[in-house]
Amino acid sequence: TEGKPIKCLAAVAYEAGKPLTIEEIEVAAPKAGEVRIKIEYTGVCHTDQYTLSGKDPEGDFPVILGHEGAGVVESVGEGVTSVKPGDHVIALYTPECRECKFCKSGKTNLCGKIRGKGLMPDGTPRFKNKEGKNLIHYMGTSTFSQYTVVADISVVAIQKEAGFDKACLLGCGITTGYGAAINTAKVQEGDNVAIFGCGAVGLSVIQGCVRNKAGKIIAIDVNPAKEEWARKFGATDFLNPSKLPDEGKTLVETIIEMTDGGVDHSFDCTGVVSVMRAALECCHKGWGQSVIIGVAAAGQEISTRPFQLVTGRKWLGCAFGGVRGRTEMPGLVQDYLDGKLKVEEFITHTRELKDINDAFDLMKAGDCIRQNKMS
Ligand code: NAD
Ligand code: AHE
Ligand code: ZN
Repeated sequence: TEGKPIKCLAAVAYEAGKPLTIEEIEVAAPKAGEVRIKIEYTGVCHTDQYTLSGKDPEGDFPVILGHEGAGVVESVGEGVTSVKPGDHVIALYTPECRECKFCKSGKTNLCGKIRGKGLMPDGTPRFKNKEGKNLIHYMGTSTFSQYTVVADISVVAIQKEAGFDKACLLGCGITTGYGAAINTAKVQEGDNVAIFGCGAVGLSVIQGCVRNKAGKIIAIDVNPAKEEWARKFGATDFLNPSKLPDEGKTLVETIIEMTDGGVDHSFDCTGVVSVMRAALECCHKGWGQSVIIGVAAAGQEISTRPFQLVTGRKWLGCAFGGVRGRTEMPGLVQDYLDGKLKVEEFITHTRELKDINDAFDLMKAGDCIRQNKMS
């Protein structure tokens, strides 16, 4: 049966740096291999703000942003067998096709199929505004809309008990940090770690480190209000770079001293390149490794003395915590349902889609970790 277009509300980004426009749009029926989802809740990630700011070299407009969403499958296009109408799902900005070179390598979660073009795999968008103008997709998900269309490789069915308001947060921030500690760094019992930036991503790195029984878990943030948050998630120490215990020492020297030569693993969860350098340089000589998670603005580059690597430190990075969404997400949802993974604790603000512009101001406020929007 041929599906029909649906009219619904969406938050459209027409221009970089401008507020989103909440308006009625038309969402076309899913074509072959596609899935139309009624988004119930979406989180707002720092990366949405980054693209809206105009600093994302791949950013394009007009676009429907959002990549941390959960909802119900409304309809599916021809040939879709992995999900069916009524399924509760999370949209995956890192797809998993299981057929490409990347998926088949077993070495990475970065699927090669759908990448940043803002269009569906057939090269066309499914969104139009009232004037009939095409609106492009974002990260293959576009969750700032009451309905969205995604490729079937960009969606995973999850346990119905999870609740959309919580499940949406597994679509990016929580999974990213938790996975970076467990899959990418492979933190081991007793390892000392440093986490730079205590937003949803950094706090989730802390959760992964706690789960793997790390030793010292040093959290770093310029916002002093984050100390309480970091400790609540299991950090053993907190440093504010502008108020170090010994003012004669740099942040890197302070961390090296606290850990008898440096940490085994560090994580950048800020996107600030000077922080990435400090994160590398506070690693232990010979084996310490630093994982870059933060997304830096166009034109920004990382630097350090090559000697840092010659003497055995490693620089790594990951997207979506190295998680293969279709294969691993139900396990993460189960960890949440079993009380092993904190999710609810992240939700500090809940709003309706129409108030989504507040989101970008709230993000800068220290008391906001994650906010979710009802569609
Ligand atoms: P957030 O804005 O909620 O948190 C960032 C935190 O970093 C804040 O607490 C802020 O006070 C702190 N901070 C900023 N500058 C700092 C500095 N100089 N030193 C120490 N702390 C500093 O953001 P988030 O949603 O948690 O995302 C964190 C970063 O990760 C962003 O850059 C985001 O784009 C990126 N990200 C990457 C992936 C990925 O797959 N690689 C996924 C999600 C988010
Ligand atoms: N477009 C940006 C890159 C942004 C980026 O690195 N995105 C991460 C996810 S952030 C989620 O909050 C990602 O998935 N990267 C892998 C990929 O293939 O995009 C730029 O700088 O060009
Ligand atoms: Zn994100």
